[in-house]
Amino acid sequence: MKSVSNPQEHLLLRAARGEKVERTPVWAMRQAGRWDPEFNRVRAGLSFYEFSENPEKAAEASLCPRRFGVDGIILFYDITTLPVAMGLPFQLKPHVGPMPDHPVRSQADLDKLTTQVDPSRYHYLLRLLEIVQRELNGELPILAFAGAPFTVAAYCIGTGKNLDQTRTFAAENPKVWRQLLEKISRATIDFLNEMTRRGAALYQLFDSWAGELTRQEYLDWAYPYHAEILAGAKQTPRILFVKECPYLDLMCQSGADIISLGACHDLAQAKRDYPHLVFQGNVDQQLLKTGPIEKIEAAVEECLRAGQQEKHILNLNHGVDKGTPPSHFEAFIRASKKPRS
Ligand code: 1CP
Repeated sequence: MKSVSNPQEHLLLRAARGEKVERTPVWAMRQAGRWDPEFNRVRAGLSFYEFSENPEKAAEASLCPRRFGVDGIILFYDITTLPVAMGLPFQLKPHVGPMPDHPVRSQADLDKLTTQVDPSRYHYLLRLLEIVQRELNGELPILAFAGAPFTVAAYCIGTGKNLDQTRTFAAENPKVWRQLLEKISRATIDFLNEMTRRGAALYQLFDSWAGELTRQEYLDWAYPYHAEILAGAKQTPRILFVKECPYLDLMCQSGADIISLGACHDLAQAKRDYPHLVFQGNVDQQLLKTGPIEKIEAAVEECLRAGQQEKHILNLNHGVDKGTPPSHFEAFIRASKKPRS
């Protein structure tokens, strides 16, 4: 593949800016993940955080999906990487997910977290970005990302995806909960500005579990922080992802340039309702997993038709799932590039 000297001219970036493009770009959340045998080969041997703090290995993992022909490379780290840099070490627990060694439960725990995170505390990510930039040599744009405060705070207090436990904590510790959201928000702005200043061409803010909140909770715990972060880090196009979010209106008011849609959303309708925005999505990752390939091809075709090759980035409704056959991912990318009439 030829390298492009001006990274601003990449297909993904032009589409992200809302320009009419010759082909709809494609990438996938969790495109570097456990479903890919090549990733598993690279990933073997180290614990998750040892692995993601090893820039050479993390770069190899980030670049694994390149061979499938994706139009962007997302850096390999985790939404918990920033709280680790804020002073909260995590372990990845099998079948559970990231768990802090000492969850934030009190004001004293909270006070130990640094809001002004010196970039030297995540030097391995800066090095990762450098290596991936060098390897790509302008061929593809690089995506950075961060978790949004609600989802990250849920991991920091040790409740993760368990919304009822998160609600209980917030009800019993309203001051600590609020300050934790605020601290994460401020640290996230600096982090995203640093990553984009150093060459990440766009970023995605993940509030994976906020779609399960009531509208009022979403207005209290999710929306204000999306708006704050997106306004505070705006050097590049900004993507907002909330898994299967019922509050599309609030996502669209957040200040994001690109809204990632779930399988519950109608792409064509969203484009009509919010013509100024770019949409990302929304092929069902469950279909990508189960197949068959003909159905994946048909779903891609339908999604591309709804996206009309303008203000659209092809992606899934959520990350590529662990049991997805690589041949299905290959078919997803291939179908997106099929010449269209
Ligand atoms: O050992 C492993 O490889 C475990 C799986 C894994 C991976 C591949 C984890 C642990 N993190 C990652 C990398 C990662 N995490 C990336 C970069 C790779 C890519 O996208 O190609 C990204 C973007 C994330 C973001 C992330 N981590 C999110 C938001 C996206 C989403 O899936 O909604 C969330 C919620 C996490 C938490 C997390 N990290 C890891 C796991 C297994 C989980 C989910 C745990 C849970 O379900 O509660």
